[in-house]
Amino acid sequence: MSKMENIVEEVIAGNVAGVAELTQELVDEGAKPSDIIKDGLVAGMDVVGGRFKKNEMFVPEVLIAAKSMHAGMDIVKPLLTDGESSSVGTVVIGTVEGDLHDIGKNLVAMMLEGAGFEVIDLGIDLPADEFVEAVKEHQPDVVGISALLTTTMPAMEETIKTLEEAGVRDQVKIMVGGAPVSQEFANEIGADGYAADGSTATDIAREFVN
Ligand code: B1M
Repeated sequence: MSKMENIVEEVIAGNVAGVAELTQELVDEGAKPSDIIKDGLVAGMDVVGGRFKKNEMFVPEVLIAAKSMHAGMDIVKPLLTDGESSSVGTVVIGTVEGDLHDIGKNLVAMMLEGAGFEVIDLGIDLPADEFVEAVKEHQPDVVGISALLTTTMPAMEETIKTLEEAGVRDQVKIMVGGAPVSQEFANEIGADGYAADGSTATDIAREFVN
C-alpha cells in the first residue's frame, strides 16, 4: 500500500497522529500538497461520508475522522502555493435564530471541509442579517441553513427572504437541512437544495459549484 493509500485508511480509522506523521513524510518526500489533500485527506473523508450515510459509521467516528483529516490539513495548507488553492468552493453555514442546536450543523461543516470546501461557520442562533453580512463579506458559493426545531423552521424562510431583500439571494445557492426539514419544505421556502445528512450535503454543494 502506498503512503497516500495509507493516509486514506488512517483518516477513515481516525488516527490523528498517524495521519499527521504520514502527511509530513509525504511532504518531506516532495509530494504536492494539493495531491495530499485530494488523494489522501479528502479521499478518506469521502469514504467516511459514504459509510456514515449507510449507517456503517456513526457520529463520534465521523468526528474523530474529521479531526485526523484536520491534522493533515494543518500541515499541508500553509504549503499551498497561490495557484494551488485547496478550496473547491466556499460555504457559509449556520443555525437559524432561536435555535441552539449545532451538533448536526458542525458535522455537515466538517464533511464539507473534508470534501475540500472552505467553510465559514457562523455558529448558532443567527439573525437573518448575519447571513446577509456574511454573504457580503465572504462571497460564498453556498449558504447552508440549519434548523432542528419545528418552531425555528419559519426562520429559514425569513432568512431567505432577508437575503432576497438585501439583493444577494441570486449570488448564492441556498441549502437547508436539519431533522424536521424536508425536500418539500425546502421547495416551499425557495431553497435551492435540501440535504438529510452531511454526505448528501457535500454531494449537493459539489453540484452547486460545478
Ligand atoms: Co433539543 N430538541 N431542544 N437539544 N435535541 C430535539 C431536536 C428534539 C427532537 C428532542 C425531542 O423532543 N424528541 C426536540 C425538537 C422537537 C421539535 O421541534 N419537533 C428538541 C427540543 C424540544 C429542545 C428544547 C426546546 C428543549 C427544551 O428546552 N424544552 C431546547 C431548545 C433550545 C433551542 O434551540 N432554543 C433543546 C435543547 C437541546 C440541547 C441544548 C440540550 C441539545 C443541543 C446541543 C447542541 O446542539 N450543541 C439538544 C439535543 C442534543 C437534541 C437531540 C437529542 C439531538 C440533536 C442532535 O444533535 N442530533 C434532538 C433529538 C434527536 O434528534 N434525537 C433534540 C445528532 C445530529 C448529528 O443530527 O442534528 O439531525 P441532526 O443533524 C443531521 C441532519 O439533520 C443533517 O445532517 C446532520 C448529520 O447527519 N443536517 C443538515 C443538520 N443540519 C443540516 C444543514 C444542512 C444539511 C443537513 O445544510 C445546511
